[in-house]
Order: sequence, then structure tokens, then C-alpha cells
Amino acid sequence: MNSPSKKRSVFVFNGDADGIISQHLLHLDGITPALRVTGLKRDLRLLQHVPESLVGEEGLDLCVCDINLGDNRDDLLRMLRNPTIRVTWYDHHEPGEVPRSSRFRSHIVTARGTCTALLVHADLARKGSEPDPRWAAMAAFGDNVPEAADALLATLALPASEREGLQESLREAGELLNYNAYGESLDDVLFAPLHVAECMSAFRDPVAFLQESGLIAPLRAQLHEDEQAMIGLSPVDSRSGASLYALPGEAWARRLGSTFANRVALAEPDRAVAILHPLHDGSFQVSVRAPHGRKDAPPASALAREFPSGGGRALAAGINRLPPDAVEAFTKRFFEVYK
Ligand SMILES: [Mn+2]
Repeated sequence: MNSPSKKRSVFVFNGDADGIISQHLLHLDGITPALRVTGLKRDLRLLQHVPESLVGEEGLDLCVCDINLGDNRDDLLRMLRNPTIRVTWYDHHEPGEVPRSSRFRSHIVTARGTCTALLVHADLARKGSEPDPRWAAMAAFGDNVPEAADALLATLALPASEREGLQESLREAGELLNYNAYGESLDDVLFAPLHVAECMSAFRDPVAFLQESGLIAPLRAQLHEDEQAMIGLSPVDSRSGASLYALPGEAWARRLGSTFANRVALAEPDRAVAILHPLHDGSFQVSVRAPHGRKDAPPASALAREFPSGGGRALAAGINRLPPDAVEAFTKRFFEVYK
């Protein structure tokens, strides 16, 4: 347990399963934050929302979970200039250069197969706390690292039948909380991530949370409905090496857009996939998936970077904002690159 401190704490975290559960583990370990700051998956710069007025004379402990340091570096450096602020950062995204300060502690591991809640869990365990592994397992399922989740659950030494049941409910909950963080604005999601975190704060037992929070059944129903809508989608243009999809401007499509991209990419390993997600201002967010079954395929990130606000990784990349008058140019390049 943390020793009682007069310092105020603020939790800043990604609004998906991993972010919410990471800060919950810190809360269960004895920290009650004066403020929680979170958002949807697409809200990358969360540190800017910590009000300077919170930094009282006793100082401030900032715990940041599952958000990228690189996207928040300016705000972090500004805060570290205040000698009463201490920052602890847990994350698994590529951070870029990490600031050096005696008041900055980072637990950032970018290796595959981990997620932030696993890092928090390990840190607490190392300090002698006994965090419940079922929470971090739920987060790991949500972040799509099921091997790590299974490994954590194996430490519980449950009878096989019981473990399988637990695995299934934690997997579903992790995936549902993750799904709940996707959208363009809070109007798109069933529960604001802040509400999810506040609900969760009352539960020490993850199974009680699943059964009693009232969050899981409505999310399950909405996901089912969204998936029904998704089944009817076909590409607007499909050629031998690539398929292009345009999603409708509806809330379900904003929630399921990236799930859809991954699903199509998995189903068609020899074909590149691009998906246009319409945004409220008339422009498009674009997801690009390179054909993972073709070793010689050009990286999706190279194509994405040909356009402003584009970037990503070799297999999965994107353009944050493609103006409507650039759609034609993008389509042309996409089918040229992936012939
Ligand atoms: Mn994560």
C-alpha cells in the first residue's frame, strides 16, 4: 500500500480497457485521485487537460497510463518545470526521447505481447502488493495480447473448467471495454470512459464488476447490433491486389471501423485493404492494411505518409484526416501501390 500523502494525485489514462484497468490497479493499491482525465482512443493528447490550478502547495502526483509520451511531450516538459509535480508514466507505445528528471519515473516497455496494465501489475507485485491478476488479464484481452492474459490466469491454479469460464468472461469484458472507447466523439459511445472508470472504482473483485456494474450487458447488445450492420458492407472498388471500402457516416461505423479493417485484412491476407471513415467535417480518416500474406508488399506506412497526417506501421497504417478533394488521389495511389 502507498503511504498516505498530502499530495494530490491525478490519473491520466487512455479510455480503453487497458488504460482504465491500469489506473484502477493503482487505485486498488491505495491511491484515490483528486481527478481522473481520460477520453476516447483517438484523444491522444490528454495531459493538456490537467488543470494547472490543481497543483496546490503540497504538489501533485501525476500517474499516466497507456497514453503515448511522444504525443504529450510538450505538456509533460511544461509540468516537470514545476518542482512540486512528480510524474509516473506506464505505457507500451514507442515514446521517442524520454525526459530525464528525478521527478519523472517511467515504466515504458514497447516489446510485443505486453500492455500497460501488465506493466502496472508487475510493478505493484515487485513492490510487494498483491494485485489481483484477473484485472490485468481483462486488460490484456482487451489489448489483444491473450497469451499474456492466459499466462496470468494460469498463476491462479484454478480447475480447468473454472479457468475456462473465467477466461471467457474476462475476454469478453476486455473486448467490450475496448470497443467502447472507439468513436469520433462521446456521442458515439454507450458509456463515457470516465463513467466506466468511476463505476469500476467501487469494485475490488473483477467478477463482481462484470456482474453488478450494469455496463457489460448493454455493451454486449450494442456490439451485436453493430456487427449485424457491418455484415452488409461490401467494397466500393475491388481489384486483384486490393479492396477499398467506404463506411457510412453512422455511429456504429465509427465504433467498429478499426475492428472492421482488421477483420477484412485477416480474411483476405493477399489483398491490401483501405477503409474510408467519414468524419463530421466532411474529411475522411483512412485505415490502410498491407497484405500480410505477401512478403514483398510495400509497407502501408509508406503509402500513408505520402499524405499529410499519415503514418503508422508496415502492416497497419492510417491517415488521420484526408480532405474530400484528396480522396481521388489517394484511391489512385492505393491501387497503384498494391497492384
Ligand atoms: Mn494499451
